[in-house]
Amino acid sequence: MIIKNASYIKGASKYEQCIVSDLVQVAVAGKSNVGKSSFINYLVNDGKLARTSKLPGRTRLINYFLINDGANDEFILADLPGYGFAKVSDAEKLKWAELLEKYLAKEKMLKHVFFLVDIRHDPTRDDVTMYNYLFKNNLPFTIVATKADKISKSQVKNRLRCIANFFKVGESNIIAISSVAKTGKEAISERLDKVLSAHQVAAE
Ligand SMILES: Nc1nc2c(ncn2[C@@H]2O[C@H](COP(=O)(O)OP(=O)(O)O)[C@@H](O)[C@H]2O)c(=O)[nH]1
Ligand SMILES: [Mg+2]
Repeated sequence: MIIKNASYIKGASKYEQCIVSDLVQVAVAGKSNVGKSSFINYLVNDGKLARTSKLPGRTRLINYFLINDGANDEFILADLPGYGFAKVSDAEKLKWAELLEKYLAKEKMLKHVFFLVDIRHDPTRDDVTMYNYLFKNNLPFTIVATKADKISKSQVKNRLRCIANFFKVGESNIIAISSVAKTGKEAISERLDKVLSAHQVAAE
């Protein structure tokens, strides 16, 4: 798929503010600072669309983007609030968890989740919680291992195998990307094509 255009729709800080639409939604999930905003900017070829922040924990909203407005592969990309940021109050953590949990459990138009983890590290406890949400809600997902430029090519394969084993997924369900070196987009685009065409067929 070619991303022809992308624009910011809005942010939701609570479930009641989530978008009501019959467009397919694809979400990007992962801990703070894993590279969600950079991933979205890389995907849509716009360095500024999703605001990247060097301060972890800034993304406290579900941020919605409209992709391919008016085309037959139009869909909504949802940048989910990052988790696992230590310097926030428990009350705020609970608020985020509630928003995330409700969105993942209730959003009928959510057809796929790109679940981002840092290629260099083993998944955290919060990553496991996210994985359990995905599993519990029967949500199809692809693991995206970010920041692949930070390790050598030979290490990439090894790390992908470790992460795939950790989550007990096949190697086709994990993709290495680097938003800095700009690698990995093709595999993501292919996955998006599959998600969108499956939905179009189902709708006919
Ligand atoms: N080297 C490298 N740094 C990255 C990559 N993706 C994101 N970063 C950096 O990681 C930090 C957090 O990125 P951001 O996209 O804001 O993460 P978010 O909190 O998940 O949205 C920023 O300093 C980015 O420049 C990547 O692929 N490679
Ligand atoms: Mg962000």
